[in-house]
Amino acid sequence: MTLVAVDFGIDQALEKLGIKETNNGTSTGSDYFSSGEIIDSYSPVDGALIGKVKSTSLNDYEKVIETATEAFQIWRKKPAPQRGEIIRQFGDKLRELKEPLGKLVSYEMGKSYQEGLGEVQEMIDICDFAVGLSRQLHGLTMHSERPGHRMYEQYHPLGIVGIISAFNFPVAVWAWNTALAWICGDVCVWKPSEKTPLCGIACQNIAAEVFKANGLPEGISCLINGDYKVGEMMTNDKRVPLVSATGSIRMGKIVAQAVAARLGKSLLELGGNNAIIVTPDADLKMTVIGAVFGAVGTAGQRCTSTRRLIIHESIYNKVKESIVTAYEQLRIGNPLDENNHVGPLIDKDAVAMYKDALEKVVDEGGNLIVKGGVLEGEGYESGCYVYPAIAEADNDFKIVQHETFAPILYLLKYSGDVENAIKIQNDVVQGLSSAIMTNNLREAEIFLSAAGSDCGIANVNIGTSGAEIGGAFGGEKETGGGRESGSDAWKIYMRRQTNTINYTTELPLAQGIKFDL
Ligand code: UN1
Repeated sequence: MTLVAVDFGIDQALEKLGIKETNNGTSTGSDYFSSGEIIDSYSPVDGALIGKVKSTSLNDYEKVIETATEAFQIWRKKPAPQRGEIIRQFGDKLRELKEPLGKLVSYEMGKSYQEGLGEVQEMIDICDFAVGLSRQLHGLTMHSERPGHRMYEQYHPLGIVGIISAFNFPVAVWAWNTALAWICGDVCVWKPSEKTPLCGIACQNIAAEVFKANGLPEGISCLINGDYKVGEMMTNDKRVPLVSATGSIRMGKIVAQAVAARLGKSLLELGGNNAIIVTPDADLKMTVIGAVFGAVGTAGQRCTSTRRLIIHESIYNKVKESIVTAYEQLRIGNPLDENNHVGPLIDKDAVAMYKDALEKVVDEGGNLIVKGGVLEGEGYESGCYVYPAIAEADNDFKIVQHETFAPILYLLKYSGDVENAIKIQNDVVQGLSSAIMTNNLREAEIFLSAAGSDCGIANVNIGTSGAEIGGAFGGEKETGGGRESGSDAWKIYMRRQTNTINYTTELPLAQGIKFDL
């Protein structure tokens, strides 16, 4: 097992999470099997090889689907509150393992340890939410137009839910989906990102232990590993009625088309191009904290990261100076060292995309006021550490319209009323998250009105990232339209059935149709 140069307790964390040097990447429960190619997991923190995972072959996949199908027959019959009890135990296990799992997230993905812990906290929160939900899952009752008839609706589980998740939230996004799907009576097959496979193994170990301890069959929680080819096995598979996919717009379009071609359901959570509008009535201190955390948190690799600041011209220079000053305080380095604010990007490909975006913004006429660059030397050997950058730009630059998964913040200027800022904010293809910084009620309400932000998330006086699990999470336009997590997002994991019951001795037809025999 790899030893990290400075001991941040990674080896102990891996041990607690049951991760071995070489991991079979396919599992229908607590045992793993696999015959596929090897995926190496390198840490962007120090470039070390953390472990190897075998990817899932077509034969392995078949076995997974068969086992999941069998498990569904049992799991769906368990009363939902009893399923809730299992998820409660799963949440408790996550509480116990919060530190090692948070550490692995930080080490394999590169986000700060604080954010790694935050991610595990999101998992715990969704478990609590799901436990409460297990005593609800309610439908409506309606009044029938026919005498002696009763109408109501109920929700039943779908079957196998396929989950494809991204590297940037390697554990929480799975939990949002799987905790709700399990409560709903579904079984899950998860393909984590091939960039963070060990996080997947760790989560599967935790879940499998809980199911096993409760004498439940294998297959309620399944893990498959590999690249898009393994994802395609699910998107093309009729036995998987719902595919929930998080990732790029490009990936989402492919998934959506494949699933739609077989009339399956998809839940898409794709790219964002999130902006904060800063009006003349904004609180400057709050704006700086919200914007800087939004732009550099997770090294700009959240789908909710702040990419654009739309600042009123009257306060533009003041806001710009404050943000630049704040950037000067940022410490970039090993994310396990809690003194650092910003960790590495996920890999060197991401660094290349970051560099490319900086070149493009200059080519298009932008002005790099915090110029960025790649860090070199001791502590930065992985080659994945970059300086957060800021560019003054125009909203219609091609590069500004594009989501670059890196800490690059574009400053845009608006004049006149808040409506002008909203127009700029909405003028992108993505529609995930948005925010306004203002103490002016009129501006805030216009921003939240039907003529305001067109995003799935619209915040006042907080940044674009860091949504709580209690609300439905997702966005409009090319973000894909899906909603995960809180509110009534659970409904997508179930099928709705309308029931009409006749308790008379007659058979009257609806709409008054006469049909006498
Ligand atoms: C993501 O980046 O895919 O709102 C999810 C947030 C987090 C989730 C982000 N709670 O920033």
